[in-house]
Amino acid sequence: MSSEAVILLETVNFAAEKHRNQRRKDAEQTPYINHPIGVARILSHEGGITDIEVLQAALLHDTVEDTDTSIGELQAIFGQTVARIVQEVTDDKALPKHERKRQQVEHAPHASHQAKLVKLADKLYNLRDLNRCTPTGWSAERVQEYFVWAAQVVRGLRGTNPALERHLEELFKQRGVEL
Ligand SMILES: [Mn+2]
Repeated sequence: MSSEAVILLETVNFAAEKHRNQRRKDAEQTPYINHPIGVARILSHEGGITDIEVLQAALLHDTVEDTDTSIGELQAIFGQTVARIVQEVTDDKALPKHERKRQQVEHAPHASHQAKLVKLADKLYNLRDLNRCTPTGWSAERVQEYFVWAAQVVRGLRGTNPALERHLEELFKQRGVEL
């Protein structure tokens, strides 16, 4: 049986390999892997989360949606629970974008506690990133619309982690968005 440190290194390495050629949408084209690492770190550092399967799922949360990774592959390497959490936070790419966004709002309250944690940290990371700099090609209106939509998702995730929810509440308040 591997130690948790070894398991986390295996997981972050897998994610780094999968996201190897991807960049974030900011002007500096930050390596994509900064995002899943940052999401896992929000959970551990700010959310006080030590559940290794949640931290692993955070590291892997965009691999199925944004790379060639399958849920079966995650299940074989990282086990049923980690694969299930990633599945829960993966949008159905066969659907048009507005429908995927609508489904996130609809599905949020029904997600497992572990998946809700990953979703909260993912939103917190992305909203902080939008405050840090506007993605290439985004207007101020598009940024504001993202906050309004994110608040609808977060509304369905409440009662999951007080610290993360407090930080999110503050970001919405700064934008005049009702949670
Ligand atoms: Mn993400």
